[in-house]
Amino acid sequence: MFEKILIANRGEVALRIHRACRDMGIKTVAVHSTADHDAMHVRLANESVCIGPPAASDSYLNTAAIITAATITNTDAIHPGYGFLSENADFAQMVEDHGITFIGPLPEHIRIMGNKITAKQVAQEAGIPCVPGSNGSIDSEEEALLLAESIGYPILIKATSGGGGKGMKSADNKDQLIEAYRIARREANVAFGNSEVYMEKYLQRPRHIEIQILSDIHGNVVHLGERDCSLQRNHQKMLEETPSPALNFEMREKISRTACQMIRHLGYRNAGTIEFLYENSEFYFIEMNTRLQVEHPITEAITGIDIVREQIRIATGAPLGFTQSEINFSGHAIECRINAEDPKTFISSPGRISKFHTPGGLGVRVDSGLYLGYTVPHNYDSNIAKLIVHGKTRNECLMRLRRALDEFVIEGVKTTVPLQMELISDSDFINGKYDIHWLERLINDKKFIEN
Ligand code: MV4
Repeated sequence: MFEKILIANRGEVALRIHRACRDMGIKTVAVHSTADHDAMHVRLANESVCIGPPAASDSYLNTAAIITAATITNTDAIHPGYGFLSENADFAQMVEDHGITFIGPLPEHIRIMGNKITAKQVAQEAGIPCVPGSNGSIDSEEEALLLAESIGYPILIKATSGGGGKGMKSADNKDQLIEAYRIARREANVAFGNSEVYMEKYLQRPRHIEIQILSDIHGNVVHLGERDCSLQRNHQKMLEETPSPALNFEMREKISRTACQMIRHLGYRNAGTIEFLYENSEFYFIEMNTRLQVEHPITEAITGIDIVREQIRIATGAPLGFTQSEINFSGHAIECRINAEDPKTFISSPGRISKFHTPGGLGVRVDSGLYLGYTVPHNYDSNIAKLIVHGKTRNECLMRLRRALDEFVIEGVKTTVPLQMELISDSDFINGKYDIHWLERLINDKKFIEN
């Protein structure tokens, strides 16, 4: 087992990883920017190293500084968390080249999945259903127009290096397609330095369903069920739940088995998430995330499995401690992402926390680096807390979520709590009837009343 792990991240995920390490008797090293001197992850860690100025590009993305910090602290392994360097194949390779274990997949697998065309090719080879579209890149307007005729409109142009919706444009007809092709290429070039795009049939009202998998170096693969992540705004997830209100037992089994099949085909190891769009009782692979995800705690809530602990065990070469049939799925879980933002304008709201009280009780978990007197810096993303509730049924979970959001006190910064309250009180949400555009419609329809 590792003696010491460096956590190459900040905020609540740095705490999350620290907690798994301490539960396993492993020492931790925090790294931090000068803006994060007083951060909770720095206070809790056994050791800490300042790796640079506030800008993420000079600190949390500074590979040389992070590897140096790992070397001088005699670290055995690095956990990248999510965001920052978590899906950077070159970083994973560099870590391994320095004789340090990267807690995650092989660099090669990060690279394959980072390229959405090669990711789709792997899925197709493994017999996974994909959205109808181009085989590979689209390299001219003529090619785009020709292929669109055979796929049928509406069409979606996507960036090969994409994710997060950048470089993605839909089109209802030929004229729009030419425009979409140009804009998508330009956006992709600006965002990723790669203008390559591909094409898919545009699904208009899908849900976003993802399967959590764990796999070890011995070829054991298990799934931990799905998460419904359809409630998002501007590609930022707001609330996730498991199980999905849209899936029955048979469909859940079918999608989960499919995800495991893809993992086996790849020889992938560690934690991963396979993303699908789900519409009219059909599911289609779109992408794979080769990292721990923000919403992983809802899966932990219904399975009782500590996903970060398993990631660490897998990275040591240990076999998974359980088989698929030993995993019990129990009850319902929901996560609310609480951001330091104005709940109406979504403008970020950094500042000093002047009042702070977290909800508690049975089935309530709060993952947050906040404390009274802490100043939320303006330099990083605005997520400041995650509230995860678990109940025997979806209804019990919803009642508990309402209760917990009511108990939450965060003052000094504006938060998205009022929006979360509003959305969980909407009858469509209560009935589980929503798709990936539902939240944006709710906000735009001004159904959302001022707090
Ligand atoms: C799609 C789609 C509709 N049809 N692909 C958005 C970012 C990237 N992860 C994939 N995305 C989408 N791909 C086809 N063929 C709609 C989206 C999409 C979306 C997907 C998941 C969660 C939220 C979303 C919000 C807008 C669009």
